[in-house]
This record gives sequence, structure tokens and C-alpha cells, in this order.
Amino acid sequence: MTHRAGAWLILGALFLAWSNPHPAEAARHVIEIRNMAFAAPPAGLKAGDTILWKNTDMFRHTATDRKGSFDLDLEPGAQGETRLRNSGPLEVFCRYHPNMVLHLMVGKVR
Ligand SMILES: [Cu+2]
Repeated sequence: MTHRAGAWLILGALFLAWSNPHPAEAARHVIEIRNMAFAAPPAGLKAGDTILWKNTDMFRHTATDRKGSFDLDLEPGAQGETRLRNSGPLEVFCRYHPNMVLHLMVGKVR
């Protein structure tokens, strides 16, 4: 390949990168766990978004998807992130305190 052809390839790649509309950014939501409960579910959850789970309680909790797509074990003060892979209803509970339950509704991809 000549230098000239290489330069055109680079220009072409730059043009494609510039002209392609950016795919919608995935949003990041925060759900706090404290006082032995999950905070209210955020509005506007979409598949592809992430949730940052913050355990600000004095007890250890998990954020566990009933269908098994994630299972975060959070010491007091710990936080962890999960991604919402699919749209539809999601039931999250704590393995240590099964009465702690959070129902999320995840919309289709942006
Ligand atoms: Cu718990």
C-alpha cells in the first residue's frame, strides 16, 4: 500500500467516525440500599443502562436478580454496578433479607 492510499484510508475512517450519529448513550442510574430497603426504582430505565447499587446501610445486602442475570454482594458502604441487559420486568431481592424486594420495569433500547 502506498502512503497516499494509507492517507485516504485514514481520512475515510475519520469521515465515517465523524458522520455516523452517535448511538444513544446508555444512562447510569443509582439505587441506594439503606434502612433494610431498596430505594424507589428510578424512572426511565432502558435496556443497556447501568445501575449503580450503593449500600449505605449498616448491614450487608445483596442486589440479586430473581432471574439470575446479576447477583451483587455488598458489604456496608460498598457499591457495585450492573447492566440491564433485557427489557421487561425485573425483580431484585436481597439474599440475606428475602423480604427486601424491588420491582423494576426496563424499557426497550433507546
Ligand atoms: Cu439485605
